[in-house]
Amino acid sequence: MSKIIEIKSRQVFDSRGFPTVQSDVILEDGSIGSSIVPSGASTGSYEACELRDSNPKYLNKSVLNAVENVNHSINNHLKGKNSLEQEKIDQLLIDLDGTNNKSKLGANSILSVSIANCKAAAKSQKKEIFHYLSRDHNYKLPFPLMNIINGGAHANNSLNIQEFMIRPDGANSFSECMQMAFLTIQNLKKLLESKKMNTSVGDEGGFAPNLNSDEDAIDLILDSIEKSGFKPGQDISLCLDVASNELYDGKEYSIITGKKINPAELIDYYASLANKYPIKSIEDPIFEDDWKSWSDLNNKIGNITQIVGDDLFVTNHERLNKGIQESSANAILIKLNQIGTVSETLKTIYLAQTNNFKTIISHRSGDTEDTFISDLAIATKSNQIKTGSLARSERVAKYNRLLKIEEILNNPGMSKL
Ligand code: 2PG
Ligand code: MG
Repeated sequence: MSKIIEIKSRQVFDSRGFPTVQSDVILEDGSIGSSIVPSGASTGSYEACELRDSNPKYLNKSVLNAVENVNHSINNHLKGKNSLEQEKIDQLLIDLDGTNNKSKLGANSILSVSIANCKAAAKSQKKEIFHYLSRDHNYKLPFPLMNIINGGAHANNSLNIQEFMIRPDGANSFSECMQMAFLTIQNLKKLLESKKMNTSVGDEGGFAPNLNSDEDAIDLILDSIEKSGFKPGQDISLCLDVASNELYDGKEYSIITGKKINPAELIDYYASLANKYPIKSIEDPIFEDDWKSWSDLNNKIGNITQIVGDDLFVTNHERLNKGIQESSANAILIKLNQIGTVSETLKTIYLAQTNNFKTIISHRSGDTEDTFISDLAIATKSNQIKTGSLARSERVAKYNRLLKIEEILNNPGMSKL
């Protein structure tokens, strides 16, 4: 038994400078686990509730009520409980909240405690977090999906697609992934500079240039892959997050500048992109409620391209179950704060993996120095992780943690794609 003696929370700030919740779980044996929760910009409407105050001093962004909920009701409720029983702790949090989207206490307050508890428990067991969480202690490193050009809601530029990512498919180790990404990113920067384009970065550390079209962004990335001496599609492939909720007006999509297209035309557009370019993954290609078009797209190109549900599934067991029944996608993006506890996140990951869905552990566009997701990716043998570019410390911290884990594990090799 590792008894919880106190839970303390405070308001801190995320990478966009917005307030967020940090909580510490303190155990009787002196172990302390601390966690800071991230926050999204392009959020799905079925995500668990992020509690923010109506407080003009912080432009209604403060989380002082969520902090108060941790310091009082959650602290009182969990004091004396066994930190090692993560599922029980999470269930107590879910029951204390009592709503189906964690809107009473806030998923931000609940998740900060759930993760902090997990970290405290690992510490009291003198185990690495990934080791404490793993079911079989059989480890592989995940492939990084690095968002090197930012558009959509993450940048103030002309690009419609939100994320243009590279994945170093040909790498034999995580360190090699980083080396390949490093070279490609530096060459992309040089290319942008040579074209007198802006090299400042967006929310996730990728460049955010003003280009004429999304296909221009793809061409630039392909160019930089080749300039680095790699073969596009073989050594390094392209992955997109369309975040199409943001491009949908209730009827049509504005993914092609100056033109609106319907769902059937959109599916044809993706098929033509996937045939023309080495695109190996497309996330949120379709609006979150159009299940039929998701299945149509997956039937059409799911055999050549990973189709990833983010806003569609929101890390939610029930929504994923529907997606499995309807064959809506073949991969799921996993974000702890979409659902609100570690246990529910694990349940969704294992449901996905049992049904041959790939699991991609993900950061949020507003993120922090917390590197829990790196351990989560290793513990669950997720074969991919998406956590931004090689810029901005809140992104790089996750990659640095994976490099350290690779060393701790004596280079166990990469997961299968
Ligand atoms: C996404 C995420 C992370 P946000 O859409 O996948 O890249 O963005 O956190 O803004 O939802
Ligand atoms: Mg997404």
